[in-house]
Amino acid sequence: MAAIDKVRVLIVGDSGVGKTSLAHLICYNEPIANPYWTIGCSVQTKLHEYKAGTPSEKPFFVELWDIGGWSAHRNSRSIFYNPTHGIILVHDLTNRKSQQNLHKWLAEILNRDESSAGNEYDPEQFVGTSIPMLVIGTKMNLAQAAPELSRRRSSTIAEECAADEINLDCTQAKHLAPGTSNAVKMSRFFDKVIERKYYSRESSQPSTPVSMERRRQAGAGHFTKFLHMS
Ligand SMILES: Nc1nc2c(ncn2[C@@H]2O[C@H](COP(=O)(O)OP(=O)(O)OP(=O)(O)O)[C@@H](O)[C@H]2O)c(=O)[nH]1
Ligand SMILES: [Mg+2]
Repeated sequence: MAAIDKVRVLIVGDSGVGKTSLAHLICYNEPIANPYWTIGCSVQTKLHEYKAGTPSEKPFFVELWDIGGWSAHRNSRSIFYNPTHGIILVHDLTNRKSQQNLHKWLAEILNRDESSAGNEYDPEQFVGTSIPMLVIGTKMNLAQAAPELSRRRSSTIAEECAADEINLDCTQAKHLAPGTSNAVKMSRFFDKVIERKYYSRESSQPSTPVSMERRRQAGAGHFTKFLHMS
């Protein structure tokens, strides 16, 4: 039997936003009872049917690299960022700061090479990038119970890269149940990651610089730069 190809998807965001809870829900279709703080990185794998239900259907392993969000480990976690085929940016809907910090997470991933300066967000440094991205807001149940804590508009970073966005409660299996719009978006995202790595001309050629405005107009739902595909 032929080996099953795989892709690596990073799950990043501030400590406590629910990355481990999300990864568990994606892989096991049920919530995790008591997640521990992630020290370093934890890897879980999901078997995903690429283009399910079509003649191109094919199984792939999606490795979810759940990166611990504790800031004290910032300097050492770049070892987990190469290669990166997709990025899930996670924020807590009751914590606006965690949403703003997604820019820093993206900068940290994309600037991991030594030549880059600092990890402050600068949209222009992401020009020409093409790694598929998905933005996930967690703790929707808590946000609905305390609307004053939740954000009033959709996530800026998702708008900026025209990425899909999902808001959910990681403690409820039904929020990612097969057939729901959330599950469809998630599946579409994994398809995009696989497409980018295995079926796109971009995967074998350096990305061509394009302006952020053109990317927005084209609705390109992904980002990449400095990242090597393998
Ligand atoms: N109510 C509610 N609680 C959640 C949700 N997602 C996560 N939690 C809780 O939030 C806490 C932190 O969740 P984790 O999944 O460990 O967070 P993390 O992002 O992996 O944190 P680090 O490993 O420190 O980076 C746990 O008590 C979870 O049960 C959610 O959608 N709703
Ligand atoms: Mg964790």
